[in-house]
Amino acid sequence: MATQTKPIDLHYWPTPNGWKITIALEELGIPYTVKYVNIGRGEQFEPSFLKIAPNNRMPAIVDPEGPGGEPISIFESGAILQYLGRKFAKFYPADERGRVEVDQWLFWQMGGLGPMAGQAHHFRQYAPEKIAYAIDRYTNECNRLYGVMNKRLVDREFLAGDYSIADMACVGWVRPYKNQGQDLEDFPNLKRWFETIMARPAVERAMAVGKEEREKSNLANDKEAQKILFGQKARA
Ligand SMILES: N[C@@H](CCC(=O)N[C@@H](CS)C(=O)NCC(=O)O)C(=O)O
Repeated sequence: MATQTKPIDLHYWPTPNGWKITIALEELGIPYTVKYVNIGRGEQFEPSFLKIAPNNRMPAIVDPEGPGGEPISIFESGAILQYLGRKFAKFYPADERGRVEVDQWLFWQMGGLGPMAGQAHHFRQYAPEKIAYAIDRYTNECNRLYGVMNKRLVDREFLAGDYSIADMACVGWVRPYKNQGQDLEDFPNLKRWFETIMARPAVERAMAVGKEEREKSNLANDKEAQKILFGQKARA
């Protein structure tokens, strides 16, 4: 396993996508420095952040000890998880079959669970009008995706072999299940998986990072943050 001498910079805000990376770093036990990107105040548009993360979304990392001993910056949480898994040879199997297994569930989260749950949060919690079609569409889609995970977990402890970056990617998106209109009692295997992972000390530490920052503003009532987050268009 590679060692880490200098801390990794983590550009972060405490959300399900941010937690993926605090979970991985806490589980790996490697040093990191949190650089808060207050997305409700528009800090994701700072030119210095956009150089690292051109999509104006956190999380992003800068590893001062990247390949060849040179710094490397990475945006997109799935790419960060894969990088950390490869570099530290943990939570991401080296054999091709094991790796493909993890990749499938990681990409399933990146392209499915995350975006659909994000839209469910938006239309259920934040949209100024309650649009029944949109609420039903994303609540049902979350329900379907929870069903997929529940079925997958019927005969296994984790989503893809041993505890892996795929589980780390998904757990933070299941945490706000109530905001997605879901009831974990309907998904007993998923509930068992969720409780097992949430009980891990590293996950507990990871989800506590920036908790006070998050509590300072409630997005559901923060009109300024909503304006910044929900009205974005291409910028010159
Ligand atoms: N696909 C991206 C999504 C990241 C993302 O959506 N981050 C949100 C917070 S959860 C963000 O930074 N939002 C800022 C904005 O919307 O301007 C990833 O997984 O890294």
